[in-house]
Amino acid sequence: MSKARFSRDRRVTRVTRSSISSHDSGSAAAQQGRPSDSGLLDDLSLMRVSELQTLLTRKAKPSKTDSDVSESSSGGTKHGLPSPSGSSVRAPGRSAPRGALETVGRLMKLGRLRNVVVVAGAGISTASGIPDFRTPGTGLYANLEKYNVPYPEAVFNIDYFSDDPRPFFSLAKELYPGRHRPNYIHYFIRMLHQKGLLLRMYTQNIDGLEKMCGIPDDKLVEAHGSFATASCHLCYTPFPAEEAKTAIMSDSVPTCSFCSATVKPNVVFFGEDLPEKYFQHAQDFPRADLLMIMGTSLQIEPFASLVSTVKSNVPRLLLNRHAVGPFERKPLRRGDYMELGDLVDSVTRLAEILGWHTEIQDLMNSHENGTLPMLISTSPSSTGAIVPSCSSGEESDSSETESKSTESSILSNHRPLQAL
Ligand code: CNA
Repeated sequence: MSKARFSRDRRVTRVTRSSISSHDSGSAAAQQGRPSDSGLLDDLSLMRVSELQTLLTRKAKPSKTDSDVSESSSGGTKHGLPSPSGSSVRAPGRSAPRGALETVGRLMKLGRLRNVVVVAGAGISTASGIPDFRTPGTGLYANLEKYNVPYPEAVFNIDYFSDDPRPFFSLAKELYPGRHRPNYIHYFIRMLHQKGLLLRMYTQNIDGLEKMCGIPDDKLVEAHGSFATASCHLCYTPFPAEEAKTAIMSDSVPTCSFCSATVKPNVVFFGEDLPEKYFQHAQDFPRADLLMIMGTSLQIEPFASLVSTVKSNVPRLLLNRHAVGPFERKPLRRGDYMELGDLVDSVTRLAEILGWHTEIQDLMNSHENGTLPMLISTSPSSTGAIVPSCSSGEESDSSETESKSTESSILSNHRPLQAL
């Protein structure tokens, strides 16, 4: 199997370029000669003030923390209407303040954001019934007794697996594709593709729900691998994925026909190589004009650092229960937007702003009822697209030099696995 060298590490320190870019981004946009939009300028100029306002409000109400937001909004229904408990960066002193979703939705409707890169994590699949890693109480790390591991990350530690594959295989039985269905969030991302706006989706998830909802292979980078293929964990000799699944499901250990070592699905473990496709990021991120970050704690490198490789004037929208990565910084970088709360609520609201909600529900229903083909064409339909003439982001661009430097900056972030 073709792989590129990397390591999947727990993040210890976080270095972002936000502090450098926050003062430059507005002027950078102007220098690019983009059409002016006074509403947008309003939003951008108020961003830091509004973040301050958020900060002051929190200080005034010390009991209202991000985790409170999380708790109060986590009861949103799968297809529910926006929860009033979500929190977003808002402009103060306006009769109808525009929040993060409204601002980004508006820019999308204006046709400004045509090459969307989505960065996703386990939080997009919790509505499908798959626990994430780190949510207190429900996350896998809080419920590891049954896997009998000495520390949570051991489940995905290749040396530990070498000694004892059973904890991972127990977990794999729960995560194997087939037991869960994609949810509204997955279909929203598919709709981004259908509208011709999805440049690429980078997912850390291994549940296969992106493919299952019809996001085509060439639009998807499964950065931490998947269960779709399997190989020997020692000599990498490929092994039939279905046979591996059958063995794991029946509590047997699949072994390599070449060296007799244990076979594992090609899910990337700590200390293992990321798939070569991951390095597509060096071309994609410099070309993005919107980065959507959804349902990740941005704790795993090198993936986490990807969010800092878009150009400094590119809007980044975080949809999560709480601020993570560069969004923990106060004030936020100009052009950073976050909507805190339940993801299905936030994505539903964004879809409503875009006028896509019914279409997504119809798509979801027809797909789940089997009346739509599983995989859709890589060419987005122009029907109903916000920007019928927009590109799917496949054209060449002139950012090759920048791409190379971006890649080297990501590579330089690789660190060996750190103990907890
Ligand atoms: P994580 O560290 O567990 O973070 C998940 C983030 O999503 C947290 O910040 C949560 O607060 C947030 N979140 C969870 N549910 C919601 C919700 N309903 N609404 C809003 N926010 C929510 O997981 P990461 O993805 O950051 O870590 C990367 C790991 C997790 C990857 O290596 C995956 O392989 C691994 N993982 C994947 C799956 C899966 O494939 N579904 C499940 C569990 C773990």
